Amino acid sequence: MRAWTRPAVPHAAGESVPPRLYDTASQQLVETRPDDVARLYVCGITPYDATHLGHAATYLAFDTLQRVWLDAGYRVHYAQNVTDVDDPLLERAAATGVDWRDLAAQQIELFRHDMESLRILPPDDYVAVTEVIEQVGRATRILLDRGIAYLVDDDVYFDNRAAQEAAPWVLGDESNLDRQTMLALFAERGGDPDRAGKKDPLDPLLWRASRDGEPSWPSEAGAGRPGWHIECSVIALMHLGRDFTVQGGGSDLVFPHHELSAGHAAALSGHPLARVYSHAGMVAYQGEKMSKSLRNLVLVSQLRDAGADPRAIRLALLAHHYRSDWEWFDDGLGEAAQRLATWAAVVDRARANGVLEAVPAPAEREMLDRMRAALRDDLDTPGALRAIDEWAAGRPGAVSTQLTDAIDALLGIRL
Ligand code: 5CA
Ligand code: ZN
Repeated sequence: MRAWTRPAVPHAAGESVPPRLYDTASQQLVETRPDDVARLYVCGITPYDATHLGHAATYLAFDTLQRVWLDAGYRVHYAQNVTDVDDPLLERAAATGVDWRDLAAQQIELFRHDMESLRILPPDDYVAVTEVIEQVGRATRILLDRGIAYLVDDDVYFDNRAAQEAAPWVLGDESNLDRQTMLALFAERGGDPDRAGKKDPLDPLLWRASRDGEPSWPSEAGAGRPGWHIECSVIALMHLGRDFTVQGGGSDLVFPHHELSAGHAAALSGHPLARVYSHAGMVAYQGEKMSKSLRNLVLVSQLRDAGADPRAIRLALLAHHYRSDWEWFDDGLGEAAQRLATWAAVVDRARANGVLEAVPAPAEREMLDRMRAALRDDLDTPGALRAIDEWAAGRPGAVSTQLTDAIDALLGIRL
């Protein structure tokens, strides 16, 4: 599927190193030192109620990761899915009397527009589930044939216990959760622990047999449609291969989604899904997690329509560390606009005075070093913004293009 237009990423002078990133599985900071190409998968949207600031913050976190890799001289191969057929989308389409395909298409288009306006780097492979139905059916068939999946009526379930014996994967190793917590989260996030006939309440659905009034496709697993987790395993394996550099998403995906998509991929390939599991914190609004079900959403498109500069939206999100849970307050945008204006005034003044230099002055070089050091330290964007604030507060008379290029390359803000 078409992604969106790639923003220019200037080359920033000087050298950087790959970042250290917090790994949810090992619960520590790890070096993300790719072989040569950094391979990244980030779970994409389920296309309804897009794009709220929680979505935007999560994609911006992994945008920053890519920019730091690029700055360190790596190439990046980035894949992202779109969950364009799943229960919540079908329910919303039914409730609003819209065809689910139209709802998905309209929301994906809005998402593209939002990502483009925020200058978020697009995936190289942007893949909708409806584009890989055949491959998911085949993967399900393979797991059935290997005895790692079983039927309940005509629905196909993943056998967690059999997978643990056959593959380099242990339930709970990615998420570090106890079984009680896993059971609660599984029920809350799309799982069906009480379905009669399952071997283990935590076994997830791989393939849902066709039902009246639901979309379905013929496949090697019978007529039906994919379960949720398997889509990401199949798309990631197809485009990135096994054992890729980073699997990313918001922290609401740690369990069951990333745990079980890692299990499916390990059972299919015989190798771990990814080296690092990275998760962005949850953005709240009005005291609760911003979520489709609570309907407490602030949409990127609403802010844009109200006249916000997309660079200010970007800065308002970058002001929070990606891993923390934080709450959006409406004045966050005003503060970001103020910060942007302060920075832009320094550059505009230098430009007007004809002192936009090629080579950075010592204070600029120091700021650049601080900015890079912050970003390589688990993507500390608040630290990077502080470094720029302090430099701007010194009211420098001259500004180098290397500096404005570096701010653009690393933070996606063109001054
Ligand atoms: N389609 C699945 C992933 S395969 C899905 O979770 N879609 S989503 O539309 O619900 O979320 C898209 C991305 O935004 C996911 O990475 C999710 O973790 C993240 N996300 C959702 N809500 C928030 C929030 N309030 N704060 C931060 N990130 C969020
Ligand atoms: Zn996913």
